[in-house]
Amino acid sequence: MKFTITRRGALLGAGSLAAISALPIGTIAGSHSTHEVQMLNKDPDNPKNKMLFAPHILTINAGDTVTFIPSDKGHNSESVKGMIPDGAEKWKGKINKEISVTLDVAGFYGFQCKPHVNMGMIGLIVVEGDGKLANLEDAKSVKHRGKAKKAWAKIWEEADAAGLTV
Ligand SMILES: [Cu+2]
Repeated sequence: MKFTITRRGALLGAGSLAAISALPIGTIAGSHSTHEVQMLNKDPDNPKNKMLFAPHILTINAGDTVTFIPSDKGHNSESVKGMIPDGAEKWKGKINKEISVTLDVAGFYGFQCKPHVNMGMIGLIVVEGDGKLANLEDAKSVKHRGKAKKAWAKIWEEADAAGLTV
């Protein structure tokens, strides 16, 4: 999942030099985007809303990278068990540390902040691409507790309303 380019580079390295030089380097290095998610104590747009990821839903393309930024202290980002596509790698960031994940497999990725999941600090990444819907029902059917349960119901509702689940 991470270091796709490096891995691809390693694979190419096993081939012939002619094959490497024939490849348009720009299309390998330049075609993917990076997206940022802030980890916050308070929503700048609604101060009553505490402990959150901003944005809490994002849509990206397969191969894009998401960087979680510890704008406020005390947070991490980690994937939620049962809420990533088959073949995707889970992640678990350290508290107060930035973490970047490159998501190569299309589908639905749930993430959470371990210290604040019970306060509803969760989020959803929708990776567009072939086979995107394969893990939708599995991801939706994962059981959650406390405020996370309500927060996930709300996120799926938002994702449905935004047309991200079709
Ligand atoms: Cu948190």
